Amino acid sequence: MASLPFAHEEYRKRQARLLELIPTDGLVLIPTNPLAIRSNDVSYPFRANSYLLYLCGWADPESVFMARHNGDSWITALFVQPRDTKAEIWEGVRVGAEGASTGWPVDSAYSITDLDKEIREIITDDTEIFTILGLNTDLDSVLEGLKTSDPRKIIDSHRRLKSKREVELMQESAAIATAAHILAIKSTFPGIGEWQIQAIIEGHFAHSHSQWSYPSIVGGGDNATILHYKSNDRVINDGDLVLVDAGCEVEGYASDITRTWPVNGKFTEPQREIYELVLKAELAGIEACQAGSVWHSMHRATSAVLAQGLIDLGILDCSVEEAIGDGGDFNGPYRNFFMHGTGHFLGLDVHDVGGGRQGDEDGGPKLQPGMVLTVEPGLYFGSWRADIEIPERYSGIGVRIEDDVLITDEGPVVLTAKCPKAIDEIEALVGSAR
Ligand SMILES: [Mn+2]
Repeated sequence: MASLPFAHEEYRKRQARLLELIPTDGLVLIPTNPLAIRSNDVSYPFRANSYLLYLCGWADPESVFMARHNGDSWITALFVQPRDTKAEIWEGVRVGAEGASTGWPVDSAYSITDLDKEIREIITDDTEIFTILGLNTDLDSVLEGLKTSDPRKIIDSHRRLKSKREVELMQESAAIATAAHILAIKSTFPGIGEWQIQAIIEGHFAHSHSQWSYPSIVGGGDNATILHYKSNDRVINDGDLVLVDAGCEVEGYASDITRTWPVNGKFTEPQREIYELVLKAELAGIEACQAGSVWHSMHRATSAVLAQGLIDLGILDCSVEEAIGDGGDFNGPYRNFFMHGTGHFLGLDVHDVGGGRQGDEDGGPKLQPGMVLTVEPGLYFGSWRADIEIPERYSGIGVRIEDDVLITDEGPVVLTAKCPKAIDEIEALVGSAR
């Protein structure tokens, strides 16, 4: 049986911080993700729900975390798959309720087949239910007609602050993804297939006892201008750039790196101009990751550099203020070439919880030590764009550079700092393993 990545005390502390904010007549029920069918009787690989991993480390399917108050204190429990020889012959030995109650940071455990019965015994008309609906149809039907609240907002504010051990795991995840990118850059040559670079990256993840945290993006030439490109089925031609956005996970904790390089090892002049500009913006974005600043300050920093650069290169013909947009709304014409946010929180989910997304008020959450986020500006000049005029010189160029950053009192710490991004480093590395 695999051991848990955290001491029981750390899980218990996480549970206590949630339950502090739950009324004592409340009932917490957090189901894991459903199994998804890929084809006939073959499922997609199972990935546990991040809230369940966070609260108790339970990673197997068909499970529910429960917490209820007995008048004196909170009691936590897990509903899990029961021992079942017939199923275990095919799928592997299960922990079962007894194993869960002794090996996991909960007070008791039940078979998932008793979920309905156990919950109905506890619930009264006055019970306040805190649950996540839409993940477990059996649970949803037990709770049908009852009033429920969502506990995620509470947990999210805790999840976005990483403990020392969480940062260690994220550093490990960042190190594996860094090595994978270096291996891919070294192995690149004109005529390589996007899928072959994907295989090098994901092969390294598997070799390191890891796996991807999101489908790898490997886009050559114009494909680099598709933000979530994932077919990865084209050959990359001499003279093209390739953009690789790929990360892995360790004990559920994600890394997320993007690098862009010329497949033949030499940036053309226009490619170099765009790359240098994005790199300058990225460094400004990282510098803006200071404890006490609001989330939006890093978007302001990257946007100012990109807007000025687009003007200097003659791509935009206006003032920086106009490029960024009316009254600084960040929707000006520079958005034609930089269409996404500057970053997101990173943790058990690659786009982690806790805010820092579009629509946040007052500039988004204040950056605090222990937060981990990505900084990832980019510029995209898809030759396929029908809505705007793409300057011929830059047509077919897409560049994004992304690092993972830990906020500390001493300033930003780049967890992916060992992944090269300076032009001379990249040029020296491309194809060097061949
Ligand atoms: Mn990202």
